[in-house]
Amino acid sequence: MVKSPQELMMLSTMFKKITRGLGFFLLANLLYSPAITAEVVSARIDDENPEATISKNDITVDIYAQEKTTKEGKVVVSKISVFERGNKVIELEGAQSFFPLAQVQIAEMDKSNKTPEIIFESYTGGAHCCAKLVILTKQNDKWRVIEGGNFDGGPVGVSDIDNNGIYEYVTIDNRFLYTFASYAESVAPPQIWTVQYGKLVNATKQPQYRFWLRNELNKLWQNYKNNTKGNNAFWAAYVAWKALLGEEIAAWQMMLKNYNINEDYCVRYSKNYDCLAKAKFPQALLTFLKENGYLNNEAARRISTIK
Ligand SMILES: [Ca+2]
Ligand SMILES: [Ca+2]
Repeated sequence: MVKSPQELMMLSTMFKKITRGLGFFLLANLLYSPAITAEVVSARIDDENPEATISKNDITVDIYAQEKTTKEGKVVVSKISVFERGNKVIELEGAQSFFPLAQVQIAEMDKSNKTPEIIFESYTGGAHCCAKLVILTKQNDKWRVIEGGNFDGGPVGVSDIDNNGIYEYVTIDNRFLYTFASYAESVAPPQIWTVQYGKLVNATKQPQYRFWLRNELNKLWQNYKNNTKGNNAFWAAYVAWKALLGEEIAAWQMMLKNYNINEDYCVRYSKNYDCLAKAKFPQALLTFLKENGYLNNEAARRISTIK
């Protein structure tokens, strides 16, 4: 619950240092279950391999790092060039960084068109951490750019978590980071992003992913089996995760028996990020889950009556 600009700057610096390791760790351990894959082709660039080329069907993508001089000195920009039957159709610039780290993939994410999608992730590595995600999709004969935003950690790539031959982009809900614990101690539920008719859609609640969500939740339990009592960050993720499965009532009851009563959380801020109101964990969690779309009004009302 630390939100002042100074604190955010400090955290951002810390973020940079640990993101690569921890971001990968979180995703690798909690979320990433390699599925029996349909075809996906991938290439990654870094310090040692600053360029690569991949092809699938009629599409070829070059990925490369280009040096650029800015006010801050020399930086590296990751770029891709996309060719369809040998003709360049689009060129795109990714994140700017002090070292190259980017990945591009060609995979089927959206069955509504005849071409596969192109997934481009570039690691920012600077004051703004994370993997910047961009997806290219061909709609009505034109390649369109879908801005996916920035996600914690480095490039993770797409996976086909329900084994239907259509790829998903799986990340963690970054809003949980820093909210109920420090970054390192934060626990976050997954977010499943799909492309449907050319639009990026948060599909985490869609029924075809329930099986996978349950499996991943079991892994979370395994990871935290000796560290659930009084661990509010864990209980925040657990209740949210169960809400994705429509099982928030049982989760809430369990949380009430196990949360750390001694910690207070800020639930209201001034424009300058001063805390205007604090609350105990259940109230803070209820507010947070409602604000972030995990609980609708009816679910929140039912939960608030549980003693
Ligand atoms: Ca497609
Ligand atoms: Ca799938």
